[in-house]
Amino acid sequence: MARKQIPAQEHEHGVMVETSKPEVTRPPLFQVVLLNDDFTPMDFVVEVLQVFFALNREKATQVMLHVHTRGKGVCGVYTREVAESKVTQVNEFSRLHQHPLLCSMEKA
Ligand code: TYC
Repeated sequence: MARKQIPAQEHEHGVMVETSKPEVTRPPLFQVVLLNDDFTPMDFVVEVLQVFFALNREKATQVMLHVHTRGKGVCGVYTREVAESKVTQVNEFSRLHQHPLLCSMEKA
């Protein structure tokens, strides 16, 4: 990671030292998005939102209904690796249960 150079300073020993201020940046964030379809049961979607996104039943039901009526909705916002892992886990879980439910990610 780049460090911003600030002017060299001469300390008591007569030695030139350079100090630099650490630059800390936030990692890019990604929204994990659930897509609507006509076949996945509502109860299954609510379960997915509770299990993989730690939503309580009420919040999971709200998100499911948002996706059902608007076509897609955000389940959570994570760093790239966590978002990729959620997408893979949800899509594998849905396929295992033979539902067409699809999850994807978008830059936040
Ligand atoms: N539209 C589905 C139904 O009527 C329910 C559903 C909601 C499916 C959200 C997917 O991401 C989804 N059974």
